[in-house]
Amino acid sequence: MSHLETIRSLATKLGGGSGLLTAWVGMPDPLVAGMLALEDFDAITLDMQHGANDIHSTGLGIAQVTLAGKPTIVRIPVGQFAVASRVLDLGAAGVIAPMINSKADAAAFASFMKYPPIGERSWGPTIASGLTGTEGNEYLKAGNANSVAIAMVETREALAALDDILATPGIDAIFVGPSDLSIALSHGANVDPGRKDVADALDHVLARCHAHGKAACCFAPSPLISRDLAKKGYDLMAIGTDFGQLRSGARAQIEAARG
Ligand code: 3PY
Ligand code: MG
Repeated sequence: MSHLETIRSLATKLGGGSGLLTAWVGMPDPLVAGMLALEDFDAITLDMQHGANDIHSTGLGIAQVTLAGKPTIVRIPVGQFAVASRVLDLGAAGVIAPMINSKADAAAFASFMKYPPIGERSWGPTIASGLTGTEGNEYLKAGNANSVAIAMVETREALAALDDILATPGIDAIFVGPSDLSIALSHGANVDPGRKDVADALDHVLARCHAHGKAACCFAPSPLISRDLAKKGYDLMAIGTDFGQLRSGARAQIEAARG
């Protein structure tokens, strides 16, 4: 598979109940992203919101993941839509924007993800051109279709504006953040992504996404729940984080060793 096909594979595979799995990487060493890309994930997500990734580690991570034959998704920090254009220029296949709460938020995000006439992404696919082997007009022609814009729904406002967000030109998918949503739905009383009201919201978002012909994605509350969500038709699930997997692996081995 060429690097262009690798990057494009996110856009072509996502949708229709695709049930893809992504890793979630907050450690800034590209060796971590590259190592997880060799496991049976469909994509690797680099987290710049709550992870330790900056623009430099994200660029190195994208290169490492792409060379391993997997598409990279990047979660940008809240409201920093200019970073979405930058990571696309570095070769990201998709971008997750947190806390998209209104049609205006969705339109602002889309404007940095897509070239005209849909948006106003500025020209400069510095590394993406080399990685994809496409220059100038060839990159421009495929750029919008190959850059998946994923808006996070994780507040009450976002749930209320869901149809407006989904109808925004340039928004390709919704990604539910169940932890923030659990805090919002309980008015700050607790964080519990596995709660029943969050599960109901996940079902609702799935139905609305597919009614709009757009993809439904989420951070799965657990790997077992991820299996159910895939059966229901979710298109992409994140399962666990590199930090969590390292800690749980270490704990399991300490427990086995101590007996
Ligand atoms: C959430 O659950 O709030 C997320 O942002 C997923 O990481
Ligand atoms: Mg969140």
